[in-house]
Amino acid sequence: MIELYYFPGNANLAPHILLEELGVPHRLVLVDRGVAAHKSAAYLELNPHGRLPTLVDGDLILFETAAICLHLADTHLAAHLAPALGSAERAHFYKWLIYLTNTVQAELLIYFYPEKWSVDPAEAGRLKQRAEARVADMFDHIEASLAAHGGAFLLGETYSAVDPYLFMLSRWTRLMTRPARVRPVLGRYLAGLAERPALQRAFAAEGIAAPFY
Ligand SMILES: N[C@@H](CCC(=O)N[C@@H](CS)C(=O)NCC(=O)O)C(=O)O
Repeated sequence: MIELYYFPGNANLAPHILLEELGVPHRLVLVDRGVAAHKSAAYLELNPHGRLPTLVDGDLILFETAAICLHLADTHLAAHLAPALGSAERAHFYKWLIYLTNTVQAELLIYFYPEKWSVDPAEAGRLKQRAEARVADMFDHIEASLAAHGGAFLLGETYSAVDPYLFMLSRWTRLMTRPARVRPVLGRYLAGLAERPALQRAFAAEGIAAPFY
């Protein structure tokens, strides 16, 4: 059975929601960051970076959230979590997935862990502020893209693996001065996703109560 190593609300959320959308039997394995279990010898054997999530699918051990999402889409083609290979929609799907993981998520990591970028507390505080402003700009851009096509999902009319990813990153902004949800189109988009039973099951399984974003 597929195993997803997780800590509530961490980057495991996106693949977790996908597993629920797919209805694939899976086992959640808690990696308790409260006791630094993500840096334990046993976990480092699975994920040498000591980060979450990790997916174990038979002999396959995978780190990197976006890679895990792509693997789930590829191994469940009938669920259409990604547009057809070679299509323009597929290219946009790649664009968004990579933008979310490589640009937005990377900047969010500076917001959450500025002390990793500067040991000077004052400088770390400034980095956090700057990262928040830059993330806000990115969500403005996402708002404009959603507004331009007017669809219920990031790719337009069809749900895909980039939607739980964007939901997860939006959730991570919920304590910012201008969280993702305050943008009208993005706010409606998030509200729509939050109504999906699969998303609600994933949050319940991770022990996270509403508000989700
Ligand atoms: N790009 C990686 C980032 C993973 C990551 O940084 N996860 C955070 C939790 S959301 C983590 O494990 N942080 C602990 C640490 O960096 O020590 C991915 O998406 O899998």
